[in-house]
Amino acid sequence: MLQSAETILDLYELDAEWSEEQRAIVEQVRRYVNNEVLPCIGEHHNNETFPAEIIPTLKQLGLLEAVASGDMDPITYGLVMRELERGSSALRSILSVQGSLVMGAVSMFGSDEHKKTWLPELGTMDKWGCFGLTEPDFGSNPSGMLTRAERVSGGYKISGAKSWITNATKADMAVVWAKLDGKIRAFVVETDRKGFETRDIKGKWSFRSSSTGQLLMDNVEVPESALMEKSTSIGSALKCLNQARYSIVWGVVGAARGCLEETVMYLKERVQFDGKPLASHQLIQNKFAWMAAEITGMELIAKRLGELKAQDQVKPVHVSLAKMNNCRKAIEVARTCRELLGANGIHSEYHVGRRMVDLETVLTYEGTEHIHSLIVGQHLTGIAAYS
Ligand code: TGC
Ligand code: FAD
Repeated sequence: MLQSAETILDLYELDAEWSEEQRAIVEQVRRYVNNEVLPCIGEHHNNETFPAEIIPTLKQLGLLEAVASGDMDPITYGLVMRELERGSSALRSILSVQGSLVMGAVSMFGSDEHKKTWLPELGTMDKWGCFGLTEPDFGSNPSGMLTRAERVSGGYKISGAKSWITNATKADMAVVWAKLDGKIRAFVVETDRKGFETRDIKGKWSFRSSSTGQLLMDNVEVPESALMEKSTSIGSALKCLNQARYSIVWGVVGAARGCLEETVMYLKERVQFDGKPLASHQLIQNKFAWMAAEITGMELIAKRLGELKAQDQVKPVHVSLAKMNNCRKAIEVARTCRELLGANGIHSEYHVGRRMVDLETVLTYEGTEHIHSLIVGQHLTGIAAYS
């Protein structure tokens, strides 16, 4: 049986549609989040430290291996992302980066040798990867990137800088996007190569428990085999983003559900005015109802996207609409819950404030809200309005 708070939030009885197997995975991940993630993640957030102690069980859950082997359908995968992000957006991001971006790039564009060398240990999380697309001066517009690869005897030399890279300083390998003969291509680069330096970005007030950094490459020599031959343009990088954006669409449903769950419980206990719990006031219930409606809408969008994915019918505009909508709605839910917790809403004893500030990152990365609205706008009007 799913827990009661979960049932209250499932107003449209979507859980009834999930198979026994899907429910079992949801329960397993939910238990992991409740028992291992929620008890320690606030402290890591406060201390700006990576939650290393929650990784062994994450490994044991074998989620990435299940995805890589094709054993996990899109809806089950989405439900797992929802449960993980109920714990922490930064935790869900670990799987999005390692699974969708890095393993996704290697699977789609890598050689048999890349797959053999990297996929097994990335899948078990015994090795870490990172995805280097964004640059200090090219975030929303990665096509303008300055990182260059040039041919040299026996391989290539890569120079450039990547910024805001998740797991940059933890990674054993990086998928580096660079221009070769003017075209954007992907390279598999081991992070211990000469001229390859990584630096942490400290001082973030969002995603504080996530490791974020820079990749600095000064004439890094790689062999010919480092080039992912099947990567041909920025379109290849954008293909990797589709799956990671799908993770976000489901993940933020979990963050919003977590916020509402915690807030309903709190306001049923918290008494003000005439000995009545705050949850009995009309203004409060109005906000609860609005949030429940938004969360239901977000989950329906995520579910429909999953169905399209299962039928191999997903278009980039579907993903953009869902990423734009769900991130905005999740952050509005989190901000409303923060307000409803009063002063406790800004204290780390409760998870709402942390979820809210982490959602600021999720709104920005993998394409900002503006960028996704421009993709939807282009679909509606036929006019590309980026520049
Ligand atoms: P544009 O001319 O529009 O497109 C170039 C080619 O790519 C095709 N395409 C796609 N293909 C697959 N999937 C998609 N989502 C695609 N979007 C576009 C397109 O059809 C075209 O193909 P062809 O054959 O005609 O050449 O390219 P553009 O350079 O004008 O860029 C458009 C824009 C602005 C939408 C794109 O640059 C963009 O999405 N910008 C946002 C950048 C972004 O999302 N960066 C993410 C970095 S990674 C990250 O944030 C990880 S966070 C960690 C975590 O996930 O947890
Ligand atoms: P900018 O592009 O400078 O945008 C600034 C503002 O201008 C935004 O509001 C944006 O919407 C708006 N804007 C931009 N262009 C337009 C336009 N044409 N019209 C209207 N408004 C516009 N990247 C990676 O490659 N790998 C990673 O692993 C990774 N992890 C990340 C982890 C974290 C914690 C964060 C915060 C970011 C990460 N990123 C990563 C980078 C992320 O993808 C970029 O931050 C994002 O794409 C936005 O780029 P930017 O920050 O340069 O913003």
